[in-house]
Amino acid sequence: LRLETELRLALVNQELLLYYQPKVSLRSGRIVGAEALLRWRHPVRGLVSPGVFIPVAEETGLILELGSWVLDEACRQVREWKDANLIMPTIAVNLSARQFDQHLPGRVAAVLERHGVQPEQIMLEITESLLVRGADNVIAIMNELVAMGMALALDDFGTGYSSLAYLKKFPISTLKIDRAFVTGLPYEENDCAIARAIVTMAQQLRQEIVAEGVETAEQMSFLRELGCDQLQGYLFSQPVPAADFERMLREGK
Ligand code: G
Ligand code: G
Ligand code: NA
Repeated sequence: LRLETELRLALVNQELLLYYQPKVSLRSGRIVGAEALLRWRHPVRGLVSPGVFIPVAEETGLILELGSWVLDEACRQVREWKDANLIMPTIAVNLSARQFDQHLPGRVAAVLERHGVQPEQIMLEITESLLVRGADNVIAIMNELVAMGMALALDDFGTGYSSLAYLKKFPISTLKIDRAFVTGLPYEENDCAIARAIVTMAQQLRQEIVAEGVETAEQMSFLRELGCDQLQGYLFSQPVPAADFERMLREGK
């Protein structure tokens, strides 16, 4: 079967699931958020990475159905955890640029309401390509989401073309420094300069800053000295199944 067909079946056959990767405060060392990451438990191929199937989903438009499933599942899970009296940090969901149309705020509001989840509980991660595409209504749609009480994060920051002047047009509360620039810290001079510039800029825009792909204690120290707010990466935890993330929350890490 073609991957596209298999992916359609995956939705029907409930082969999709979410993993959660904690975001940790550099100040307190505590979990202050998590990113929901899609996984596909294929009956034959095993666990398939989104790096393989998200591009196919984007090309075929199937990303709209996948994206809806992800938001719904994240909200369902948050509600379940809240009902179990866990203190929930904000859960971030990735949005594809294709999901970003005038109907998005209404759709998101409906999902939140169906699950009885507050908008503040969910963060939306978007990529720079969406800003660069720069349709006027992108800002309007973002403003609508923010007015609802949702926070927006800009993912993979530094890989695109955003400048300070450009960024401030968008109601984004969090910047995520791309893993590509974190890898070389603190030894690669260029990566250090880029990370420093991004943190300085984010501070001027009063945005929270999250470093992605943090794997070493040296990277963490460097980022802490720069004034970065949060880290996400293997140093603290890989993306883990819901039950494992729940255990981390219970242990109050
Ligand atoms: O988890 P992993 O590193 O394998 O993810 C690979 C890529 O897939 C990442 O760039 C991530 O942003 C993307 N991805 C993971 N889950 C989702 C999702 O739910 N929606 C979208 N649009 N992309 C996702
Ligand atoms: O593009 P996005 O930020 O959504 O991608 C997240 C991806 O990065 C996930 O697929 C996740 O598995 C991966 N990832 C998360 N932390 C680390 C890390 O510390 N090192 C590496 N190499 N990959 C990571
Ligand atoms: Na992301």
